[in-house]
Amino acid sequence: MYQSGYIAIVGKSNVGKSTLINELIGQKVTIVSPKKQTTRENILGILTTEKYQLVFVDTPGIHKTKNKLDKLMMKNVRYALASVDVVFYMIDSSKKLSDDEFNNIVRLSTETPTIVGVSKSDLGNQENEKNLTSKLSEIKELKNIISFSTLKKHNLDLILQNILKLLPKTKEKNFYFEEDIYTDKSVRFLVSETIREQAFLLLKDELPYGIAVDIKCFKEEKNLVSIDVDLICERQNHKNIIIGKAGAKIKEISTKSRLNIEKLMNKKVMLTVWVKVNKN
Ligand SMILES: Nc1nc2c(ncn2[C@@H]2O[C@H](COP(=O)(O)OP(=O)(O)OP(=O)(O)O)[C@@H](O)[C@H]2O)c(=O)[nH]1
Ligand SMILES: [Mg+2]
Repeated sequence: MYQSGYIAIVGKSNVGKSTLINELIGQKVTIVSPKKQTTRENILGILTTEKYQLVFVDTPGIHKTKNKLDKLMMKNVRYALASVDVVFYMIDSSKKLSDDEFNNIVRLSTETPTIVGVSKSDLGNQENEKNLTSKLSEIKELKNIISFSTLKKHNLDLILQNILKLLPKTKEKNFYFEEDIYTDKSVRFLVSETIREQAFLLLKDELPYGIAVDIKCFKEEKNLVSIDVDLICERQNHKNIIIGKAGAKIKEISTKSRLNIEKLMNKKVMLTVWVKVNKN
């Protein structure tokens, strides 16, 4: 017997959604950073074994919308929720649960089979975790509440087992994707996300999250890939920060990005990054 299905990984920003997906897939399909709103659009991470195929949908963190980008990100979340077999709703074991979020989980769990994952159990906030769990157990529709840590690889198997319990078994292998495919995104997308990730990680709190990467040229040869990109920010002073003293920052971003892209593509990479200002 075979199983397959779509699972939306949703929850507030920074709870560790993308980290969990990368760990479950065993491949880096989606970028991770300590900044909020790292993930901007839905990204599939596909886990295929002999017996099952689980298609995880990574989604942007749920937050109040302030601008166009925020609205677009929340549209992505709603879209994911409307079309999946299982919702895996994540909350951070060290954070409080607001009434809004509680009600949101109640609503979701009445619409789609929902599991709550209480993440980052390695942080050791037992007291808070107990409160979260007891509050959540009031929701009778919830399929389960699982405390786990991606960092310590704790209870990840339990997550998979619980998801599989909610998917029908079939005699035929109704997999959605070829067995060697692990994401729906192109190499170009993964490359631009890798550069955005390094910019997030290396600029820390010096820069708001309004940066984008635009690939200008992508030339793949047998042993070498040449890539030219624009790293776009919103203001001239942001550009100065990104470039850094005597170009040190942008050099670091480029070098670290290049090394990661080489790993991703298994080829030598020549990467040129230009910093541009675009208010929109
Ligand atoms: N201590 C601890 N930290 C974790 C764990 N999982 C993820 N993190 C950290 O939490 C931060 C946010 O992780 P992400 O995976 O980017 O979170 P996200 O939910 O995808 O965030 P958005 O894309 O902004 O919605 C990163 O600094 C991770 O390293 C965990 O199990 N334990
Ligand atoms: Mg993310």
